[in-house]
Amino acid sequence: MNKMPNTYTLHGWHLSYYTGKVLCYLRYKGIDFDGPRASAWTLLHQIKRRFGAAVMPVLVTPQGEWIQDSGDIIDRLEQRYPQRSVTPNDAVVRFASCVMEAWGDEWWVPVAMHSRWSYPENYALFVKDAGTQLLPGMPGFLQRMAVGKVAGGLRAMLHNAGVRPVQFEALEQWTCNMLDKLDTHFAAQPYLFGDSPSLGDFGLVGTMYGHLGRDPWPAREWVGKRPHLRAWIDRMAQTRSAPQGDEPLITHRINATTLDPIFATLFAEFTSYVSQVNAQVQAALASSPPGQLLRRSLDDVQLHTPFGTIKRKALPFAVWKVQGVLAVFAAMGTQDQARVRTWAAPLGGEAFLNLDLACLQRSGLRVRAAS
Ligand SMILES: N[C@@H](CCC(=O)N[C@@H](CS)C(=O)NCC(=O)O)C(=O)O
Repeated sequence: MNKMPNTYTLHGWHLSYYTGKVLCYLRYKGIDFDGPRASAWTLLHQIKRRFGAAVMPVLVTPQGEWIQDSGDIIDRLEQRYPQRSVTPNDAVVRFASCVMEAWGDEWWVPVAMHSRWSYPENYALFVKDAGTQLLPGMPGFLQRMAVGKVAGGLRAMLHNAGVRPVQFEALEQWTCNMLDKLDTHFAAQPYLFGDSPSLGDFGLVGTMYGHLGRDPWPAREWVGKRPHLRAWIDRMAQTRSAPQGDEPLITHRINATTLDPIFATLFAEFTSYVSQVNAQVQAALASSPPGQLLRRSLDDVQLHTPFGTIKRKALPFAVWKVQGVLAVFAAMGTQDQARVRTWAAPLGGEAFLNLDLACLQRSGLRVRAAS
């Protein structure tokens, strides 16, 4: 029988994209937790049995409940710990923050995978961290063997994720351009939407904490050259004590000067990606039996950027994620919706708001038609 934890346990690694997101969130909220850690046993037995994939992060609550998916984990904890809310009160900022979270979660994966796996100097940290996590206390040669298997699995995903040598230049130019925009923004204010982090910050820090901010090559070549971005990552990763009594109410805001260029790019590129994935999802649903889970990745889509077209496989999961963002918009009153439209339209966001997505439900890392 599993022992009941008396605090939260975060199963995951510092190396992992979505674990970084939840780790920063837990630290910001001042929620006590063990971890992050995830052994081969936890991943391949405890987690895979429950969620169908050896996935991280998974949070185990003091009541013994296992929660998978960074977004679900944060939603649940927000309900339980309303202080230091990461949900902006204002409808426009709340929507912008959700869009940022989805973009951070879904769009940046090729950047993170490229920076980690195309530069061999990152591998030593991966071997050290993953080895001690997978087989704690076991001999080094066994740890290295286990890491080799995991690394092989991740390398096998690179092509699907858009990490293809002919695209490296476009991918890097795109990244440097966007990191410059973020650096300019964080020179003007400490977080994406003002003086405190929001859900959007946690979405974006997924890429930035482990892959860009901690792996030696990108930490030096990309983040190290942008001090305001570096400072934001460090602020995001800071540990804080739990709130003592009532804290001042947080106000999030949009600084148009530095955020408009980011959202204009986001709406143009991300909307096109999601709409191409959606078209493939609709076609796949039409030809599969009701209730069947879709494959994790479908066929190539084309990401049109000013630096060239980048191809990657369509991940149906992205449609499910954006469906959640559009649900936030749909739940707003007409006045708030009108304000969101007024904000989004000049940034090219109308098409995003008008996306007509397949209705999906999630199961682990995969999706199926909602019943
Ligand atoms: N949408 C999930 C994604 C979790 C995820 O993809 N985690 C990666 C590590 S950062 C993973 O476990 N991948 C294993 C796999 O793709 O099979 C979340 O937000 O937590």
